[in-house]
Amino acid sequence: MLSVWRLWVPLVTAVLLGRAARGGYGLSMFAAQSSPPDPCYDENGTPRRCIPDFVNSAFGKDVRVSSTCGSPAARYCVAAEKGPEEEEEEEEEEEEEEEERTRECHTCDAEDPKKAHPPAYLTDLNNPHNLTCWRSENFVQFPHNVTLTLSLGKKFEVTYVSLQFCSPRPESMAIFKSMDYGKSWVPFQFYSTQCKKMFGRQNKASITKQNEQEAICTDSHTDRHPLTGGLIAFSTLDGRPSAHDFDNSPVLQDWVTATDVKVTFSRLHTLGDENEDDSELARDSYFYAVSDLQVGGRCKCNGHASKCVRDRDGNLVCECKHHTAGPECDRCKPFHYDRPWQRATAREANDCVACHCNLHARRCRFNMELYKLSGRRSGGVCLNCRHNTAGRHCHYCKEGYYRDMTKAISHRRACKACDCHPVGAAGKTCNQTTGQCPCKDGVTGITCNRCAKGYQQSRSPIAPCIKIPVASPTVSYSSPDEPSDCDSYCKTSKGKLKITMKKYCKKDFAVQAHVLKGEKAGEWWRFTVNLISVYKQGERRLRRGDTLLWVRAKDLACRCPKIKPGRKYLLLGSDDEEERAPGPGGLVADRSSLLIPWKDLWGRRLRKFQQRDKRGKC
Ligand SMILES: *[C@@H]1O[C@H](CO)[C@@H](O)[C@H](O)[C@H]1NC(C)=O
Ligand SMILES: *[C@@H]1O[C@H](CO)[C@@H](O)[C@H](O)[C@H]1NC(C)=O
Ligand SMILES: *[C@@H]1O[C@H](CO)[C@@H](O)[C@H](O)[C@H]1NC(C)=O
Ligand SMILES: [Ca+2]
Repeated sequence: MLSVWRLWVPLVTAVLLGRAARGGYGLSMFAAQSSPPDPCYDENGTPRRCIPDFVNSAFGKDVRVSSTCGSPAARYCVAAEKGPEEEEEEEEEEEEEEEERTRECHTCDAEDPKKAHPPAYLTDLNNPHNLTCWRSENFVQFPHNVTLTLSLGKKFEVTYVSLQFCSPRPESMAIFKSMDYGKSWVPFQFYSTQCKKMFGRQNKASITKQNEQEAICTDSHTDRHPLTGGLIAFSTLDGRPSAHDFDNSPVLQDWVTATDVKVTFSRLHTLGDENEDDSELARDSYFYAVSDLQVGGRCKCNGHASKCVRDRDGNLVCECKHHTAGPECDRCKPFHYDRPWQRATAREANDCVACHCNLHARRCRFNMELYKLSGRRSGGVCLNCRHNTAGRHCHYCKEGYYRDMTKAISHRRACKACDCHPVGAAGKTCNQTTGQCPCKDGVTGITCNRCAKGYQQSRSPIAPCIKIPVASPTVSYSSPDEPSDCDSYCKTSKGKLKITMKKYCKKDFAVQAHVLKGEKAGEWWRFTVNLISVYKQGERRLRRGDTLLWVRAKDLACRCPKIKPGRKYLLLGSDDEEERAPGPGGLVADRSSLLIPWKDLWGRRLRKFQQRDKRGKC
């Protein structure tokens, strides 16, 4: 009989392997000469699905077992059902004790390597000519529970779980899987001659599209001969309707995923030795023995890796390609969020795509709305655009900068500062393409740094460039209520152009003013003036800067005072004039005011007057 099941293993394994290997990539015959081509990319460098090799993921791994014979040493007996070849071998074998002709007995001793049957024998190299078997303790009473637990170390896509027995196959057993490293378990498959009684399930229930993730119970494992030995192999996809379309079945992709596998033996096959569950069994004949536990499958990498490797901490992880990351290549790696992560299929590699940020950003995020709007092409949004760029793809210049068209948008200096002149420009934002700053009236230049033709510089920040007067503006100061005799109307005519301490003391304020422009407002003229220096404050707190100067039209018509826009003047006036101004704020000049064209040498003299005034000399 042994010879029969020796054939079984390679046969079943080959069938299962063959099925699992379909849809994967065959090894290229002429590959691996210098550097083997990356199976995750085709010869043009285009990404394509790649999957790790099909392996027995249980091989060499530790199995936790709830019962092992040999501590203390104990006898076990097996039924001697042998073919002629084995009989010869048996003659040489040392027997512990002479028994009836149908049984042969041995000692299990954990202390003696030659007689031990440790769990390591479940996953060692399976040599059909020297089977190494794990054995449980003997059972004399029900229940006969033994659990084998195997941790795969990471997610695998399991195609089959197989057990090769050295004892009769159990009457009832179950295979479970965990997807969370043993925290929770779900059944994969039940085996029992009494499915209802043992597991509360119908025998050989049919699987439909609605319950593809359900474990079924079957009694078919006991149909076959031999009774001792034999194989129980569970194929995870067998009989499940979506198996032929595995790529498009998230349910089955989930179903085959496992981090751990657990096998529980619940009832021995007692070969009719007992009638009741609790009847006593022969002391030395009932145990479980398994020579090989296999978990056939592939390291789960979602089609984005062709192999699994150990990371720095010794954990098994996928060697992710296609810009994916994570232990199972189950997400996109940083900055590759232009479309959502997806598993690779035979038709589509579904590689992750980098965000388009023109080399100006290192981070981005995915936006589903934009992705949908783009017809499911691009959903990446760049974060923290650098080099003065802005926008979803860092594809234009931020405010205050403009495109330097001589450089590509991906260039570090693609955006130049507007550098708008703080006085000449009306704002800080220039035209994105030309770099032209918005200039105030009369100002020109790309940064608004000079006066236009026909304008001259003033010291006013409001009107930095003023029109150069074309003709003497006094001509236009004519007024309907112009006094008939200007000479008598104008108070001071003599010594007008002299400036003395006496005059300084008599007036309330003394300023140097630049007259910028003037316009008629009824009976008044309103001048915009820039106060360059304030020597005497008066009641109000005069400040340097722009203000208004009001002058009666009839005063101007008599040329007292005499004003030309664009000129600088020394103005000495009285506070009480202010009340007469038609508008709020500003100064008033009238026929009694002193308004004299400015001479630079006055600066020092006025400072002197100012000092004396402070010392109470007025
Ligand atoms: C059989 O396997 C056991 C355990 O690995 C080993 O000790 C023994 O030498 C092997 N025997 C033969 C004949 O290979
Ligand atoms: C043995 O296994 C059965 C079926 O899995 C379970 O119902 C029972 O509780 C177990 N008994 C013990 C003692 O573990
Ligand atoms: C920028 O300048 C160009 C060329 O003069 C002009 O066509 C465009 O309208 C300007 N853009 C803005 C926002 O002013
Ligand atoms: Ca073995």
